[in-house]
Amino acid sequence: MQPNDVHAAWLPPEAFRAIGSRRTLVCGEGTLVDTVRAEVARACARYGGSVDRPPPRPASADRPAAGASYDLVLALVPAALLPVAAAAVDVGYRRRHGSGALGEEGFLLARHAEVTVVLAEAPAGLLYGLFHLVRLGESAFGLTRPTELHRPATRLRMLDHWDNVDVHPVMGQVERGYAGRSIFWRDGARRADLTRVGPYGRLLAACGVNAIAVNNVNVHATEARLLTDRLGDVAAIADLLRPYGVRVHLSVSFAAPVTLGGLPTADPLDDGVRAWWAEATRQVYETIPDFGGYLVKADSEGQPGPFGYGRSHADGANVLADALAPFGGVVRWRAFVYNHRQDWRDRSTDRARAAYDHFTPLDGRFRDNVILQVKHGPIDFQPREPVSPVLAAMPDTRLAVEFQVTQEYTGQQRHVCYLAPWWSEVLGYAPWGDDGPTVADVAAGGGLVGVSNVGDDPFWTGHPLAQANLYAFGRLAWDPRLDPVAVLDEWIGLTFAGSAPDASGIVRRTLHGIMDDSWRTYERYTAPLGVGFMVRPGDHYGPDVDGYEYSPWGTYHFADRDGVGVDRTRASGTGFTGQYPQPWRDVYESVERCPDELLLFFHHVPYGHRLHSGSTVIQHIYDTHFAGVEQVTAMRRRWEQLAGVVDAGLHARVRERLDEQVRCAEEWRDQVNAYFFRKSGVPDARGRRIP
Ligand code: GCW
Repeated sequence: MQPNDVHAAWLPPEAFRAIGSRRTLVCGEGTLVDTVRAEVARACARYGGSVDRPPPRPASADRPAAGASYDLVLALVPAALLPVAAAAVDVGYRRRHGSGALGEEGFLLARHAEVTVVLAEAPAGLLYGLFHLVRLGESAFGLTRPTELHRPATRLRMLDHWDNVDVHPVMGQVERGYAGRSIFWRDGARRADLTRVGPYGRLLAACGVNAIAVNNVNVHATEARLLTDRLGDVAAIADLLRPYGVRVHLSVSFAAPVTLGGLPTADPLDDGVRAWWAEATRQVYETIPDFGGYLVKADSEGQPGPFGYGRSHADGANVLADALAPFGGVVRWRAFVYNHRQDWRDRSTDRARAAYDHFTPLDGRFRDNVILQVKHGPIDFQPREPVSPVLAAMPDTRLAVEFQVTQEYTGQQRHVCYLAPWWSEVLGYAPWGDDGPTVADVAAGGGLVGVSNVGDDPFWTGHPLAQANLYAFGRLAWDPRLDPVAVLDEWIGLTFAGSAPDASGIVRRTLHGIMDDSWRTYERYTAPLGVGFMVRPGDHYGPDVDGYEYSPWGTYHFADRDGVGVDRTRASGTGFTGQYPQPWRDVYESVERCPDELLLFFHHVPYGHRLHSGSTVIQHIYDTHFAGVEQVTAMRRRWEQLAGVVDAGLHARVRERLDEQVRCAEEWRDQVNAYFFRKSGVPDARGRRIP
């Protein structure tokens, strides 16, 4: 199933013990049902259970439908023939919900007459039901269980791979990848060895992800050809993912009609261009009938787009949408459009404003199968940003929220940084106030998208603990209301299911101690109070307080001898606060009401400004930077308790990364503290050493 030298992540064989030791009946047909059957059979081969199909003909007296003899029934309904317990659950379900309530991916889990029953109305639901049982382990077979109906919060739960086919001279094989090379591409071609792809799809299905984009949103010359003469490579990947219900999407270049089609223009209103997209797309579906759709980064950081032809982004997106519509495909169009050649002297341009300014005038002008994909914050995946105001400003457009699972700005998989608490905060944010819808509600219509953190590293994600981010992304996409600490607990239970039973307490305690608060710890020792971008230019790793201060990228903190922060108020700044609805437009506008953690995102304040916490800004900077390093040191100490308890290779890998995290956190502490001490001249109230 999985190459031996590759870590099993959250699906080690031991996670299937409860299922594998039981008698199971799987009812239904189709590729995904076959996958369910194969999973159960593999578990049974290890743990001594059995798996059956229903008898070929209706039950007769001598061959009853055998209700009592199974511990577990996984069934696609309606079914002609169900064991007694499953039939009873089915009747109960229908009485309560009618049919169709489970949808394409949902499932029902019940316990009846000592049989655990999973029902689904479509094969994918059965697969998700199976992996839910894996998560539950023995408790799926406990004496009583409440009946549970599970359906994903949104249809599109996907990962975008920023994988290049050619090794990019600056960005490498995987742009912002920290886990080795691509599992799909190598040195300009599809990898000859795609053995990681199937197991990857399996891991994705087990956390609820149902689609991936196989190439970088920055589409270079070779990658562009995946749409045409290299389509076979995409089809090969799709074939390996199909058994796990994972559909494939492709990043395409807006200039493709010119660069691939030889047309004189890529103007979206040109008939020849429309015909070209229609025909290219027809061929895609001929080759990959369940193809998901296109992803486009247009007019952004040098990528071509409709602006080049004097057209709007609605015109641009709609031409692709029209080509995809007959086949049920979607185009995901990124809202990450801003001026990356800004003059740092120009204080009126504000990158945070850009997506809203570009896209909100187009609300209602996109086709139904266009999804506008919005980064969760207005700038760029910093460890702390407010929620993008675009998410509250386009009621007539399908919106997807984009998270960065790959840790570009959060420690690059050298630092432990469990991101789910952050995502959960974003998803639970209520742009119109507490009684209104949340970001998760807004995203339900478009989807949740994460930039993948996976590569060909034996641990998949470089840092073994970064697997938790991938897992949690999928789980939150399925159900954004899940508690991120509970999700982490699930992940720990599954991933370390193979460690000695008496070790499970210490493994859980230690990992929660290290990971629960690790995002806030990361925030403490890096850029303070939401100001962001004090990273080294280019690779974005480690501190460089002024690295972007005089650059064209629009990411400034404006620190001087008196104070720090960006004035984004309507009263005296860039007016960005005005992009939010009430109550937030006034909360953010007010230096008194603005939440501490976002203060410098919205306001330029003197170093002596007092936070809600009671501390001054300058003292907060010192305190959090000292505290952050202490917490990382404590993480490293804690991890030593698991030596000899968890797998030795995994232990060594995490230890090596924690050493680097301590080193890097100290560097952050010292550079940031020294910088602000030198600027402000204010000493640390606690007299600690600042270099
Ligand atoms: O965060 C920035 C990254 C770029 C990336 C871009 C984007 C793929 O530094 O590497 O390009 O965002 O999201 O398009």
